[in-house]
Order: sequence, then structure tokens, then C-alpha cells
Amino acid sequence: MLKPQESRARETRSLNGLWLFALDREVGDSPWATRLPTARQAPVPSSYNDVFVDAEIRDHVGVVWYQRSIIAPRSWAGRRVVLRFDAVTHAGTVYVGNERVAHHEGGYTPFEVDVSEHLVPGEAVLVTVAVDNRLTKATIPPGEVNTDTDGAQTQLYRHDFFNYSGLHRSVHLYSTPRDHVSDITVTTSIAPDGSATVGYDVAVDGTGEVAVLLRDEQGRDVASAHGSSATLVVESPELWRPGAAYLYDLVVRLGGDHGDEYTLPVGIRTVEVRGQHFLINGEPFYFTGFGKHEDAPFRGKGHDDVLLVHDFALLDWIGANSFRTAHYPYAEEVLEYADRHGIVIIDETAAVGLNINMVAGLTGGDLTPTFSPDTMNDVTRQAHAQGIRELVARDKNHPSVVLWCIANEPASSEEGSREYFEPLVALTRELDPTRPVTFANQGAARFDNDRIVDLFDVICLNRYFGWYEQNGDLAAAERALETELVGWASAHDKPIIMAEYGVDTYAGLHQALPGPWSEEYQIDFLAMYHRVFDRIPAVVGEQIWNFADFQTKSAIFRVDGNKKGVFTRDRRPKSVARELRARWTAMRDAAQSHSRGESL
Ligand code: BDP
Repeated sequence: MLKPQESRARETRSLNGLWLFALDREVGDSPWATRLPTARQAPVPSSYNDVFVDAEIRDHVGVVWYQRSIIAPRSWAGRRVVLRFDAVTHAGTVYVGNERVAHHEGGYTPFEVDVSEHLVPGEAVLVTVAVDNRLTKATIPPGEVNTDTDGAQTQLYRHDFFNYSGLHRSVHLYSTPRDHVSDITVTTSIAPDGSATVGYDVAVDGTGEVAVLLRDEQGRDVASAHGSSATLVVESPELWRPGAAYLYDLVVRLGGDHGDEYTLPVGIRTVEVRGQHFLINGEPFYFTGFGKHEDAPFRGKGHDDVLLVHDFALLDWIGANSFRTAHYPYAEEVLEYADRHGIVIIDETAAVGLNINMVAGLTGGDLTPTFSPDTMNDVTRQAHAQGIRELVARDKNHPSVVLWCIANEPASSEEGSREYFEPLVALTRELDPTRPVTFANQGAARFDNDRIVDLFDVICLNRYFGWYEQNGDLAAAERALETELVGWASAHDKPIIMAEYGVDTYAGLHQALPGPWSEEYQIDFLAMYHRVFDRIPAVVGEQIWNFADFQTKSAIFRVDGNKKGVFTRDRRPKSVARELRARWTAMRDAAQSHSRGESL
């Protein structure tokens, strides 16, 4: 699915800004028919929860309404006009004037609708969006909605981040010629002689001849072809490398000089898993970085370019080369920035909380089977499959994305997990045969009782020895961690990434004898994990939980949210940041001199 862009044939208008905003109980039967009966305005993009000082809005379960008037310029008459939402969390129903034009489920992937027949260029029309934040076993992530005796709905969900909702990402109105490029798929390979190929496949809605041009960063044409699919050869390619991105432009034209044009940035690189190695461009790659969240004060999960650039500046400062989009697909701007700046991405679906017996890192509870007709069932799996389809459709062309992660901490030691996951892994491979596939494994599923790991290419482990287990006892935690990692490394000939490890740390709490929650304990804890990783060659990556503190629902083990960040929620470094910086910048320098051919 192509992101809207300006080109000589395309125009886009941003619909970001202030929209009218009302709760469901404040509106009548057909709220789209007239102006919403409210003076309240909500910013787009943003979560709505924290911008108003109103508990009813923050904790609302169900539908809210957004509305604004839009106008397509007169010059768009006769063209195709599209209304596009980058993310409506979790479900959106869209009305243009009196007509319902779209419905989409899945809060972290875009959708769009051709509205050419629903508006008249030059005339204003109302756009109204019903946003539903309810999570059920038919949604990804899953949840349960319960109704109290007084009729109020409450939302139960098992993931450890606040259920932020709203128009989280940009909204666009754009136009293309009627005959237009509807999709592009690019795959790249590198030949033994150092030349490269860029294979492309262009989908077209309408008619016209396709012509493509590949341009380098200086704007020079390096290859061209005609036809909707072909393979371009680049004799002396500049590769896309971690920390040293290089992007070509694939300019796709349809129907000659007056037809459509779309430009796709292309990075030439390969990804491969060989034995216990993860290879990028044929060279072993070691992941350093974090599991992140889209989370910030006031805006919740609303996308913000200021935060985007600042977070990447902090990643660079600390020497990290990668992160995982825990626990949902992030805004496309994030992936584009990663492409442009050489940061490596593990791209995750929103399938988090597929474990009935776990709440935020803690197992226990009633031991209800997770996979059963009454719990996570075929309907859940259909939503999950749709989430995978939409993730791959959106992100398949990003060179920064090197690994699909199709779930976080499912109950993979429980009966039924294999039947649930087998078709989903097959689907992912069918949609994208070029990238390896993983899931993030939770600690209750160890190397001797996990039922699904052999279906995947890379073992991603989330472990909390020294926090949820052996709390405060790092010597015992070190033994447990080593036993666990050695167990996995001997049981499977696959690379291991520690995809989560971390401790809640209250910024400013210092202790001479480090104990849990202090900044010193976070330092000792991470140093211990790193000692162990350095002893086990199958470990090819370390991604700390979490980049920054983030908001959660309330719980007795959460203090205004989850405090496992290396940075606070407002992005100030905790003491451990400098220790990580020393380790990771040294590793980055060594990797860079290695790829320059210097001896280590
Ligand atoms: C893991 C989850 C993550 C939580 C983390 C924690 O994958 O979402 O935030 O534990 O408890 O289980 O901090």
C-alpha cells in the first residue's frame, strides 16, 4: 500500500489539525448528518485520552466522534480523490456527508477510500469518523469488554501499555489521475560479482504503459525498464547498510508525460539467517537497541515528528543500531526515517496479549486455556492474519525492516498454540519470502516446553531474571539466565536475540547497596546480562526493555506507568544510559571498521 506523496501527477492536502470531538453519549442517532453538537476540539494526530482533563474521556470505552469539513480544490475535478487515514485506533467508520464510505479494523495500519463520487471539487463537505476503542477476542490486540450492573462498559486487556485511542496518525485528502499506480513491490539481491538487482512489480488500476527509472542519491539515472515488472541491474551498487544508509529512487511512471508518477525510495541490501548468524549483506549483524513504544506525555500514541527526530537522535547518541516496534506497527514516518538513517527494524504486528494467564510480565491467574473456542479462537486468528497482511502490505519495501515479528509473548507452551501459529507463519512467508520471521517468546515457554519456536527463523526471548524472578538477587539471576540461553542455543541451530530484558527504575532513586527500582540496580542488572551475552555466541542481539518509560493502565506494580526506560518518559537519560553508550558505541565503531575492511 503506497503512502500518499506529492509528485508531478499527485497532490495531497493534510487534514491534520483540530477536529470537533464528542463522546457517543453526547450525540444523536446520525451524528454525521449535521455538525456535532459540541464546542470541544481534539488535535489530530493525537490520542484523545490525555489532552482533556476529564476522566470520562480518558477512560472512555466505546465510540467517540471526530468531525471536520473538507474541501477538494476545483482543479481536482475529473481526478481520483482519496481520503486516507494513517491510523484510527482501533476501529474507524467514516462518513462523507451522509454516506458511510469506509470501515476499518486494526488500529495501527492505514486505510483509504476513493471518495471521488462522494464529493464535488470546490464544495465543502463534512467528514465524520466514529472511532471505537473496544478490544474483544475478534480484535488484535485482543481484550474483553464487560458490562457493569449499572450498564457501564469496562475494558479488560492483557498488554502492558495504556489503551490509547483516537486518530493517532495523519489524515490526508489526495488526488491522482484516474489511471494510477496502485502498488509497487521491490526486492533486491546482490550477486557474487558485487553487482545488484532490483526487481520490481507495479500494480496499476486502469491502463497505460509502465516505465521505471532508478536514480542514485545524486539524481543520476542508473537503470531503467518498461513494463509492469522487470529486474534492473545495478553494476556498482551503493548498498544500504546499518549505520550507513543509501537510498536510490525508483521513479515509476504510468501512461507517459501526462500520466501518474510515484517515487519509491529503495535500499539495496540482503537479509539472511544462516545457522546461528543473522546476516545483512552477507555479514553477521549484532542488534543493539531497544524495544520501544509510541508513547509520550499529552499526545499518548499520536505521531509527532519532533519526538521522532529526537528519539532517533538519542538512539544515535547511545550507539544503538536497531529497535523493535513493540507492540504494533509504528507510523510510516518512523520507518522512512529508519530507512534514511540506517537504523534496523524488527517490525511487529499488534498481536500482544495472546496469553490468558499473563498480565504485564507476570504469569499466574486462573490457567484458563488461551487457545480454545471460548478464548483466542479462529476469529482471533482471522484478525491476526489480517494484521499480518496489512503490515506486510504497508512495510514490505522498507530496507530498514529485516525481520517480521508476528506476536509478542503468546502462550507458546500451551496446547493449541501450534495449531494457531502454523498457518500464520505460512501466511507471512507467502506474503514475503525475502524476510525471516520471528515471535517474542515469554519466559514460561522455555527451550524444553515451547511448542512453536521451530516454525520460526530467529529466537527472540523476553526475559526478566533479576526482576520478575530472582528479584534483587543478581547472582542467582545470572545463573538462571546463562542456563536458559545455553539451553536454547543447544536445542536449536538458530540465532537468538534477547528482545526484552530490563528493570523498573525510578529516576533519581540512588542506593549505595543497589536494590530493585534504584538507578544503580539498573546498571548492575544490564551489566550482568551483557556479561552473559558476551559468553554465548548464538546471541546476536540485545534490545533492552524499554527505550523510555511509558504509560500503562494502573496496577500495583506500576508507578505512573512502566519505569523500565533507559530514558524517562520526557527523554532524560537515567544513569545507565552512559554505560550503554560506552558499550554500544565501542561495538558500533568496531563493526564500522570491520565493514571498512580494517583489522579488528
Ligand atoms: C513483557 C511484555 C511488555 C511489558 C514487560 C514488563 O512484553 O509489554 O511491558 O513485560 O513487564 O512481558 O515490563
